[in-house]
Amino acid sequence: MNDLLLRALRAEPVERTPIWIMRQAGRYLPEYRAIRDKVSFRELCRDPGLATEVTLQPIDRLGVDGAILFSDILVPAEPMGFAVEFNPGPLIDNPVRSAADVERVRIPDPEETVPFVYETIRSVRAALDGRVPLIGFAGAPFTLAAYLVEGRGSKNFEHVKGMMYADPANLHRLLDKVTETTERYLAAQVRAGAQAVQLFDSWAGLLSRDSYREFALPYARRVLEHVRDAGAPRIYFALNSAHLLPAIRECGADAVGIDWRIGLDEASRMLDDRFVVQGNLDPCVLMSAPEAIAQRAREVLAQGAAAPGHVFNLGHGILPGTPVEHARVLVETVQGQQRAGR
Ligand code: 1CP
Repeated sequence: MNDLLLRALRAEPVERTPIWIMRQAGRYLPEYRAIRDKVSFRELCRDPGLATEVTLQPIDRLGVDGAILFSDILVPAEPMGFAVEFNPGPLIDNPVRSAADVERVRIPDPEETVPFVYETIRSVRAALDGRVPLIGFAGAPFTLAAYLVEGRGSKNFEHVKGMMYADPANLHRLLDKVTETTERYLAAQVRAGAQAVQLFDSWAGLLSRDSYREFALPYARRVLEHVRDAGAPRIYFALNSAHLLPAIRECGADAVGIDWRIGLDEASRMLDDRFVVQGNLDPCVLMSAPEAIAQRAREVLAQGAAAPGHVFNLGHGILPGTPVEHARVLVETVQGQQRAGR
């Protein structure tokens, strides 16, 4: 079994740096598009057979060192009482805007309401048969709450940030419900067989340091602590978060995802060199020539050597227009290098 990813996440010695790619099952793969021509994204997430197939596509095609559950951070929103569609990003037609809206938000039992997530995990584990570990995931509470309030992706997220300033107590009540749901949702993923978990805080970077400490960090920390004793290493990834790294030292995760805006060596120093780091090649590098991709990948590996452990990844999701051959060059380059280490 290839358990490099789990060993790196636990800061144990590894012969080489493991690699997986955020959004590795997605539209840049022709075999993914072929399935999406037949079913909607929502149906794909809810069909354990098809979700297993697309989860395995990047393992077969790229040879990455980890699989990530095919799902979306908005999946638990439906049983909380939201009507969610994807086009291609999430659209919620009954977003939270008032105290009464927060009142009606439910805290569901995930194994009863989204059983397909757990069936997919069991089915992927069986299909992988130990080839590589399986990563489960959830949205961090602030990021999921941002969608529930906004109703869609947004540049400024003005509704949720507006609520933060106009009625902070109401936002805290919503965050509390989202946190309890996410704790249950993620703990059940580990019980079903997820061997590591990642909490995606994609919109936390929109917050100032003070707001982050009040509205994002404590809730993410609650979720991460809730699953600590389950034994699966926990990765926390906040996009656009260089200004938040001193606060992120308190997140309670085993590993911290870093985007491309800051070097891994500098990020690790800001984390007191206490965390395994994950990242951080700019996804746009994959639009350049193979030699340039290999060169940049080696630079990231060199910077990652400063940290107690390094899991190679992009700094955010792989772009739909990425040539598959370029993703393969990246994986081969990373897998061909020995880990330098401290
Ligand atoms: O048309 C399609 O096929 C749908 C596109 C798509 C895909 C492939 C969406 C809609 N979600 C996904 C899968 C997905 N989403 C995964 C799969 C596992 C993997 O291979 O990595 C994961 C981990 C997510 C997580 C997710 N969804 C995040 C966090 C990561 C990030 O990108 O910051 C966020 C913010 C979402 C919301 C979302 N869902 C889909 C889109 C296009 C978006 C983001 C854009 C928006 O806000 O409008």
